[in-house]
Amino acid sequence: MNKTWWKEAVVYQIYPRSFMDSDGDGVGDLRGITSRLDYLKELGVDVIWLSPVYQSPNDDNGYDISDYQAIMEEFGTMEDFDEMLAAIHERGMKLVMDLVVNHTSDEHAWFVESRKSKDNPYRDYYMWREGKDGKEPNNWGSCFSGSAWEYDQTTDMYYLHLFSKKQPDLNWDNPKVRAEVFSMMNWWCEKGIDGFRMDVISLISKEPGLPDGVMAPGALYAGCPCANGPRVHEYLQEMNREVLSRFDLMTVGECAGVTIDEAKKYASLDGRELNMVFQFEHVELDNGDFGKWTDRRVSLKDFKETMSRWQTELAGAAWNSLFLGNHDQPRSVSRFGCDAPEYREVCAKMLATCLHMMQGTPYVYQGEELGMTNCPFETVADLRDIESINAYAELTEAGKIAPEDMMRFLRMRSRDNARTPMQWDDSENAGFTKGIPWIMVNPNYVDINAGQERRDPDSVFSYYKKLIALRKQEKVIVYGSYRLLEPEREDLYVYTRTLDAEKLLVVCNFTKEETQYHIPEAYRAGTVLIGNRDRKRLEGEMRLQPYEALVIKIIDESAKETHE
Ligand code: TEU
Repeated sequence: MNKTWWKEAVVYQIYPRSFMDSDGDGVGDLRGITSRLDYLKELGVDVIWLSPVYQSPNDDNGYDISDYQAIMEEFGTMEDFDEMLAAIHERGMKLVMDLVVNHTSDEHAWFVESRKSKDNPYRDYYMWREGKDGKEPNNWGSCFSGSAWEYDQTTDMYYLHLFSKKQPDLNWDNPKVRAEVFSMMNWWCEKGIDGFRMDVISLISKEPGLPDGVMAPGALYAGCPCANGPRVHEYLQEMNREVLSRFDLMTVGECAGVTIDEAKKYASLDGRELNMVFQFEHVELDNGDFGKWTDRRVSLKDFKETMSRWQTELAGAAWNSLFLGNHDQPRSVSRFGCDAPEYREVCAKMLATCLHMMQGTPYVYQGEELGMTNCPFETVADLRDIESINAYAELTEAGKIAPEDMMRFLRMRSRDNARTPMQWDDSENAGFTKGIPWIMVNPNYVDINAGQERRDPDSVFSYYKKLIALRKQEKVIVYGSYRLLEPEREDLYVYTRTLDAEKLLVVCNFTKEETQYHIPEAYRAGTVLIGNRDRKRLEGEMRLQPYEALVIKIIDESAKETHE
């Protein structure tokens, strides 16, 4: 099999605004990151994915870029960036930057020019269209509520923005746009970065004619049918020729709406496009009539089916990324498990075991290694995320969801749950800032923080260290084939990994109830590789504790001859 560093790596995502503030302005920054690199080295991660740090008015917290080759003032200077990059490399780690090129900020020089006149040289850098019957050019809705079109009086036309109106979509059909993006990417690669996470890269090629989308019953707008557009693979293959193939990079595409067949193209093993993709099926299983704004819980059977399909159908054709949380998702222990004090730690360890024993590159989102939880936001005034604030306004004002229900949904699903400050210790503001934090600190920082967990051998942090170390020592975790067992059970997630004679049995109890499990005969003589309960020996008929996770390893001598 084709062994490569990014297949064997564990990636840690930093949301810089909330990671560590070094200058007391209440906002995280690059020098703050540099001051915490030894923590990441101790955790054992190999790659850091850094959410955007470029110049931005922060309408969407840096995902609205006004200058791709300058550092956001709140985050520091380019010298601070260079020092951080050198410090990351000195520790044997790598840095993957967040590439946001489906859109820019409306304050980017290209857009400032583009909106000046219909014949401006930059006009076609963006998607401008005439209105239709006095309305928007089509029925597409923005991901951040409202129409995906903004009327611009200067030229009496509309521009497309799949996200906020301050995030105008770039026109990727324009070869000048592609050339500008590739030139910028080469500039960052020549500075020595080690890869890119590509923001909504599956949306860059729009259907010619921008046809209306399908309106769901009761919806105010149609979803935008832009995922996996007609020329997206052509553009990524061009990007690969012009940039990616020239350096030893790790590339992961954030591919909203990606299917397995499409993923086989984006992340094909022939390396013509990207190394891997983020798919979102497993984090949309609990969506309802108003998308994520619901209190529905994902069913374990659906979760197992989805994860297993991606494990088995990509195997040998493309490479998986593995995540349960990121800066856009609620905290994984709250969403997929239980964050009540009596279960939080064992549950966080179980979820980590379930994910990290799969095939693919695992991503740890900042604070996930501590078992950080969702935040008890009281009112919408506690929120900072444009998606959450706009959804609250749109859905409550339209009478679609009652305010108190929407606050409950926000406490469960708002992106701000993942954006409260990293909890470093039990000092004021969790050691994140000496100033006033830009967003509230989760009050439970006094009990959940890195300082305490680094000293506790039984903490979630210490468990993640063991998990990550295991991936380095056990090649079966990286390269073994995956097979789901017990598909019908709604309490247990059981699967095996096999690499020649080495076999793992992974057993995870996703409930707060004790349950029985009949261990397959072959594994009863195995060794416990890792577990979140103090289990010394294996019995055939096992009583699993609430949220118990267990990984058993055997060497199957008979398999040595017959490769599975
Ligand atoms: O996210 C893409 C996206 O669709 C998000 O809106 C996310 O899937 C959704 O919020 C989940 O409910 C990327 C970035 O990760 C996100 O932070 C940006 O806001 C967005 O693109 C626009 O750049």
